[in-house]
Amino acid sequence: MPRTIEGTLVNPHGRFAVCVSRFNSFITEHLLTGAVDALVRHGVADADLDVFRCPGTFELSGLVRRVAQGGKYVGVVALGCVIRGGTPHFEYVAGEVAKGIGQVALTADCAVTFGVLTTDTVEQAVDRAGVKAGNKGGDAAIACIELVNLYARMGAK
Ligand code: INI
Repeated sequence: MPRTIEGTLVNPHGRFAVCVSRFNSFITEHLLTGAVDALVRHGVADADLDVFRCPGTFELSGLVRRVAQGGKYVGVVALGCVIRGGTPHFEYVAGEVAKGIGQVALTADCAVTFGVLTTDTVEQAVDRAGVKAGNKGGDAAIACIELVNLYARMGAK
């Protein structure tokens, strides 16, 4: 059997941040609820959890970069919701946030995960914010816990 190095989903050590955008708040507030619930139920104390808010998903990468680089957190969860409209705006916002958070995840010394919905319709967003397709905020939070525990196990920065 090969040796497998992976992270557990329980009792991560250190502080977590959730960064959430206000635009489409009727969805993002449910992503936030899912993320906080998942973190707390997996052993993160309320006192070890901070929530940061920004105006829209376009602003999320800048916020996540500052939070991640501040050195206070072992994990940062990014939450937003971009819903396609009748103009190319969607492409710009969705493209920038994926690139931006991806860059932060590559360069930060902490775990960074991506709970940003990019959907064609409001219904698809609702489904991913706690209705038919689970809660992608909770999924991103659980991925963050696993990565935090993996990095701790690896002794990795
Ligand atoms: N921001 C979102 O978070 N989701 C969207 O669907 C969206 N659309 O489609 O316009 C959106 N726009 C605002 C954008 O994120 C910025 O806040 C704004 O452009 C100011 O910089």
